[in-house]
Amino acid sequence: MMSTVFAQDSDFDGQIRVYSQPPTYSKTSGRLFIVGKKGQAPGMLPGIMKIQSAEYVCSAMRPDQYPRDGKPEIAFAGRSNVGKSSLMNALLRRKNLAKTSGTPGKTQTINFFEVNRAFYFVDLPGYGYAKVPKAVKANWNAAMSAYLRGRKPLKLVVQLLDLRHDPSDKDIAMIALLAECKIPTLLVATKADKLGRGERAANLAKLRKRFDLGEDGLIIPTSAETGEGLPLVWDVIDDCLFSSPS
Ligand SMILES: Nc1nc2c(ncn2[C@@H]2O[C@H](COP(=O)(O)OP(=O)(O)O)[C@@H](O)[C@H]2O)c(=O)[nH]1
Ligand SMILES: [Mg+2]
Repeated sequence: MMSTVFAQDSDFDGQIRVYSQPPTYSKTSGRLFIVGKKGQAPGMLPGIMKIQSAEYVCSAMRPDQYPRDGKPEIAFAGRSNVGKSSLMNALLRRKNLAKTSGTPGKTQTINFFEVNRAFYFVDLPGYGYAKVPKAVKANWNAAMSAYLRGRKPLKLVVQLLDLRHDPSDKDIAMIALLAECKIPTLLVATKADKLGRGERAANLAKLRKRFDLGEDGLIIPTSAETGEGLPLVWDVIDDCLFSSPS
């Protein structure tokens, strides 16, 4: 088993903790969504992963263009403009590795970023941009379904939802596809900094109900602006990368 180096907190202070025993999330129960750890409230968790390197590797339309080294992959999905690039950049502590809001809906390729020479972050093409022509949507469907259905190194999909809005039909279809493909899924609610306390609690409760998360199902409010939620997201990612049977 690999041990992973964490920074102590989101403002890395030079102290490093090494966990020989990574935290465990139960994804073995046959449920789609990642389940929280018992007795551990969000905010009490280890810090974010120390990023030694993060590099763009390639963009792919077809499976023969994916990396072939078998390193594990964490993919990010969500409608365009939900904050996917921002979240990936924030997790990797890079300003502009994954491009933020260029032309929405333009990127139809699956983009691979290698992290710490150990695993990949995979930027899945955003969906739900109205102005995209039909042919491009068909490409999107083909590319997405090819990746999700057949990708062995894929350990987790981080599914982004905008905390300010109800999930769209496309979000619901995306989550149904993940369920159909039996891919462990972490729900993340983005742009938490844009909401006041009451609205935020109400919207989280709505999402929990909408996706039937029960008591222990995890949905993590995040902000790429303030760094909220990022340690917990890293904690789940780390667990899926290095302590799951493959
Ligand atoms: N306030 C706030 N704005 C965000 C956050 N995440 C993304 N944004 C903004 O939302 C817009 C879309 O973000 P982007 O990361 O490009 O979305 P993507 O299309 O899903 O990759 C940009 O203007 C970002 O600055 C966040 O956590 N808080
Ligand atoms: Mg983007």
